[in-house]
This record gives sequence, structure tokens and C-alpha cells, in this order.
Amino acid sequence: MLAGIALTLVSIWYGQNHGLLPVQASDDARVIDGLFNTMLVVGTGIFLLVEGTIIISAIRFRRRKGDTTDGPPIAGNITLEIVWTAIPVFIVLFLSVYSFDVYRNMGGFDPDAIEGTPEVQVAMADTDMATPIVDGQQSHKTHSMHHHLALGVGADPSTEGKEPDLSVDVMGLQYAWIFTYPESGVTSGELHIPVNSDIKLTIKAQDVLHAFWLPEFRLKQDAIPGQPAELRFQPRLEGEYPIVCAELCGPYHGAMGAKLYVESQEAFDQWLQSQVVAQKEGDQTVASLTDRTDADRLAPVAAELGVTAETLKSLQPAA
Ligand SMILES: [Cu+2]
Repeated sequence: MLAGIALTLVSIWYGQNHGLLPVQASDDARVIDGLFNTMLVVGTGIFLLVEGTIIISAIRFRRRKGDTTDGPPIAGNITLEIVWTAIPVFIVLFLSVYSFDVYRNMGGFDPDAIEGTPEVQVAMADTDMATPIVDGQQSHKTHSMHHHLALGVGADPSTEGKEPDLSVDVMGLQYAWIFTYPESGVTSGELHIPVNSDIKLTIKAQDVLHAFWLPEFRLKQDAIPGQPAELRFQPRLEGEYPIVCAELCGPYHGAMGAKLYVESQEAFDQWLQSQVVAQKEGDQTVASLTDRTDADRLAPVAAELGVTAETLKSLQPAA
């Protein structure tokens, strides 16, 4: 009884104090971490219970000196089996309901997409059975499929039906992220957004699969050629954050990073204005990102290793 209480307290404490995750820079980060911490509490409890039982059994029931007898013939225990099946079933059901709720709160479920799903199944079933389909019906189904199935994290219940404060187009390419602000026509290699605003990113890929990952925001979305995806979120903490490509996309995948700046509305407006001016004067920021040579990409790594970029390039297998 006492051991059970101690085990529960230790698990709950560790679930809140593991220090494994970076800062929470968005509302989504808070709800995701709630789920992660809950799973860690459950996992820690099971780990301590199982490992503790093994260690106690190994010491308490070890073979004593001179004991050559057989162990007791134990043949199953129905009660035990029911209990250790029922408990995991309960845990898994609880976690699945909890995680669906988190996903819904983040805006992971597009109500239109759910509505559209049965139609997709109907269309697929029809194709399977090779039944002739009336032209009008077929085109309607194809259209609704195309229209409803959205990828990524969209509006959450609090932003449903509202226009975002700021929309930015994100393009992934080998090996850079390019950000375009459609309203002002600004294109940049950095993503700047104002704090406490409702942001919508439209994520695309130009060449191969990439993945747009914001660790501090607990958001990650594949960038898929020909299939735009969406990430909608509210940044809550000003600061400078890494943007990481989380999909192996080629030899310089590791160098494919960018910076996300969450700043005050005033600082953001100022930055955007300076970009508008720079772009008019023919700034080459984006061209310098897309036109980089292999030696350019290797330069930071080469500097770290204390060799020249050319030396490092000569070690690369020929493409
Ligand atoms: Cu990439």
C-alpha cells in the first residue's frame, strides 16, 4: 500500500518535472505537453512497477545455497490475467480519447474534412466494384474530395470561421525555407510573426518532401510537392526560435534551417516595412538562399572542423 502510494507520487512528480521539452511558445504547446506529461506519468508508473517487481523477485526468490529442488508448479492465474489485460485496455482507451480531444482543440480536425470522408469512401467503393457511375455524380464526388480534405492543423474551435490575422506562404526547397507575405509581396529567408496574433501558414514544397518543424510550438507538418498543407497557431512568447527540416531531403538536409522571430506588433510592422523597402532596392536575400553552391552550404561545417569547404567537398561521394 505504502509502496503503491510512493510509486504514484514519484510518477506524478516526474511527469511534471522531466525537463525534456523546450519552452512552450504557443497554446498548442500547452495542450500537447499536457498529453505528453500524462503519458510520461503512466509510463513511469508502469516502468517502476515492472522493474521493481523484477528486482524484488530476483533478490527475494533467488536460489539459496544448497537448494536443488524444483520451483512450485504454477499453471496460470485467471484473475491476474484479467486484471493485467483490463488495466492496459483502460489506459489505451483513456489516452486515445484524450489525444483526440487535444487534436480537436488544436484544430487538427477540419469539420469539413470529416464531413467529406464518407463521400471519399463511397467513391472508392464504387471504383472497386467497377459499377458505372453517372457522370454528374462522379464529378461531384471528386470535387468534394478535393475541396474538403485539408492537411495539417487548421482553425481551432476558438478561431473557427474567422480570418487569420496574418497569412504567410512557406515554400520548402533543397535546401532552404522561403517565406512569402502575400499581402505586402515580401519574400524572405526568415519568418517574422507578431506575438498573440492568429497565424496561418500555407506550407508547400517545390521539389521533394520536406517537413516544417517548430519544436517550441510543438507543430510539425510535411511539406508535400503539389499538395499544400496548413498550420494555424497563436504564438504566445516573443523570441527567436529554430525552424527545422524534419524530413531527410538530400545531402544538405542537415543545413536546411531557418529562424522564426516572434516579436511585438510594432517590431513586426517595422521589419515588414524594411523588407518592402529593401525589395524595391533589389535586395538579393532570397536569391542568395536558393543559388547557394555546395561549397557555400559546407562552409559553416568546414569552419567548425577547421578545414576548407573544398577539402570537405572532395570527401563527398560523386553524385
Ligand atoms: Cu528539407
